[in-house]
Amino acid sequence: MADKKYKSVPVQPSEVTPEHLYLSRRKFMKIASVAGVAAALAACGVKPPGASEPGSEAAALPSQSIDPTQTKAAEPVLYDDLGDAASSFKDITNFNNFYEFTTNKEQVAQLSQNFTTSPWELNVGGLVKNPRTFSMEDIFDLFEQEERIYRLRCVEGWSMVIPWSGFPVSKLLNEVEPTEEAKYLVFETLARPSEMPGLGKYSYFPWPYIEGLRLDEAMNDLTILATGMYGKELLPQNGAPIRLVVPWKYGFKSIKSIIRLDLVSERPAPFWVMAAANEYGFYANVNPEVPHPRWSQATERRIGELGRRETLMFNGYAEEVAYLYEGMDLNINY
Ligand SMILES: Nc1nc2c(c(=O)[nH]1)N[C@H]1C(S)=C(S)[C@@H](COP(=O)(O)O)O[C@H]1N2
Ligand SMILES: [Mo]
Repeated sequence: MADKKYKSVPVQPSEVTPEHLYLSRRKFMKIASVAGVAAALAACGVKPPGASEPGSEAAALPSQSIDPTQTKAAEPVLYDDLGDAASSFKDITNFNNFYEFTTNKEQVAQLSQNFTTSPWELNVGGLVKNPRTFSMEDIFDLFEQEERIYRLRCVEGWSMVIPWSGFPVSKLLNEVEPTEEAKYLVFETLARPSEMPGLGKYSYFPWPYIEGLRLDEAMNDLTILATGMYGKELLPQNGAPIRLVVPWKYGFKSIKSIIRLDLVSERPAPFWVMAAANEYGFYANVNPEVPHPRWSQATERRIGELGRRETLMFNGYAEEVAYLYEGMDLNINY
């Protein structure tokens, strides 16, 4: 039975139900705890293209411009699996989309700084054998936090590389045990008007912010619930205390400050599909070939860089996730 609490939307006949449920294709670097940037760097070991090796031209250059009294230890730099450097902490925490606060990306940090994120509960229910409310303490006790350095590609055409810490959604689902009828997940963001000025200001939007995934997408090992960033607790502007990260989909799927997760049998209608179904689809997989109705998706601006980069199919994660969409026409904006 469907959970009628959420609006649902019909599935297109052209979509094929995949037979690959519960498959995850890749092992990731895991660290025992959120030990911060240094541990992540040591465990990661990915070198950027052109990184200086002992004896290389770069390493041999004299460092005459460095005044030792002025020099702090160089900030460690993290790289993702494709060798892209992590964006700066400053950029990640000062250029945000979080419409519950404001649509101005540079003002989210300021307007969300007093957002109450503790105590916090995540309620998990619907079509599960063991519905449960998790406190954040429960979450840290039950799920080992791992470092994941992921690219985030916003549908607006900009991107970042973000070193998250968190844990696979699959581990949470294994705790609550979805029933046979469960086919989709619905995620819901807290809506607290007293602390979130955007809720009143943009009252034409279909609050609360809702997102959805197919169960097999949620079970993929790339799909995580993040609780930290750069080895620190998440800040409110990034979706504290717990947010979804689905790196092969446009950023709006990565819903912030989650209070509820429901397993349902029918496809839920996400916030952006309810707001503008002609512009945003349920899947929202990053695809450079399929333009947004108002702009191309072929390239993106990496925050902190000049110029633009090519956008990659599935945001560069095709090897890990293409199997989920076998038989689907990827040229349609579902
Ligand atoms: N609840 C909620 N979640 C949200 C949004 C939002 O407005 N509200 N914006 C989304 C969009 S469009 C993007 S690009 C990412 C941005 O995440 P970041 O600010 O941590 O980089 O959050 C997503 N999650
Ligand atoms: Mo976005």
